[in-house]
Amino acid sequence: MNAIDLYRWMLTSRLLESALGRKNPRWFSTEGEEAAIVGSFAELRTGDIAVPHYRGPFVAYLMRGADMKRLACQAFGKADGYGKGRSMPFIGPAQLGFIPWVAGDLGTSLGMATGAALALQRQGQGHVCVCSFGDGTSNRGDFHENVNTAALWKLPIVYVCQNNGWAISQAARTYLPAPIVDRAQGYGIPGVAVDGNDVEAVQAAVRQAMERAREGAGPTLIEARTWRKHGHWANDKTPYRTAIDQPDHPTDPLELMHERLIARKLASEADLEALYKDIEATVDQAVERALAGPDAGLAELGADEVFATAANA
Ligand SMILES: Cc1ncc(C[n+]2csc(CCOP(=O)(O)OP(=O)(O)O)c2C)c(N)n1
Repeated sequence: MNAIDLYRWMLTSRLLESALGRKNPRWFSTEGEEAAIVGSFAELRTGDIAVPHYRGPFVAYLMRGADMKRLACQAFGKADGYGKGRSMPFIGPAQLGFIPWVAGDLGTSLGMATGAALALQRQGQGHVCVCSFGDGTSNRGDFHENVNTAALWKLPIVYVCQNNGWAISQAARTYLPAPIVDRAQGYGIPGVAVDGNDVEAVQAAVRQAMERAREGAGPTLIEARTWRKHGHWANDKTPYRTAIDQPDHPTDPLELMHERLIARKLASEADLEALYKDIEATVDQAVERALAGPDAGLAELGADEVFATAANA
């Protein structure tokens, strides 16, 4: 994916996530983490499988052709969402090659991703699985079980830790005794720490790891160090945040890429302004249409499959 497209997707993510957060106080905003996410899923080919972290899957879905209005519906529990209002709002289009995180248990997605990588290995078509997860999630036992197995069997998988420094209100320094990337050594696989605010750096690291996996050399662990701009969810005012845990001026991934595009003469300020307006209009329209749509009702939610009624008792 070229530099302009990387920027376009990061901007799409920023504008969509902020619009969803304004309308849904429980939305888990991805703002600040766009480079880590877009860079992780920029090199997927048809047939590859992606298992994105729950914070930020929408842009990954969009990059593979998902419909923005249906995603927005998903965020508001509307009947037209991909999951028809069921489950967590992160569900996405499985037919586009995703395994979404649906159960609410963090860490389980690592198991699904590793199982998918085993299937891809058996199919022998050179496809790869890319799985991202948070720094808090990396402390689940699932991490060890899956990375250990993938390393042993040389499964075609890339594990990307989207390290934003927080697990809800707990700062990573209080639960990580050592850098996550250092764990790779214990499994005998490459570990790569990368600036998670630099989309091109993330893309390059993931591309190399995907090539390695396609060649049958097994998994790589990448730690993309980024930052969470807002609280855990949209109405979290972060009273727990202190100066120690939040650098004064973290690098904004969009500003960084904006400057690069201008410096390399790949776009002018006017081009980027036009791009902003275009994406903003698309997002506004998708969100408005989603909000105007019907809420998920008992039929979509499958209440008759969960509760006894006179009809099914
Ligand atoms: C097994 C499990 N434990 C706890 C939770 C509650 N929980 C939801 S989000 C979250 C924070 C996860 O932190 P991290 O993996 O770093 O992701 P981030 O939210 O920072 O993107 C927690 C603890 C959960 N959903 N599943």
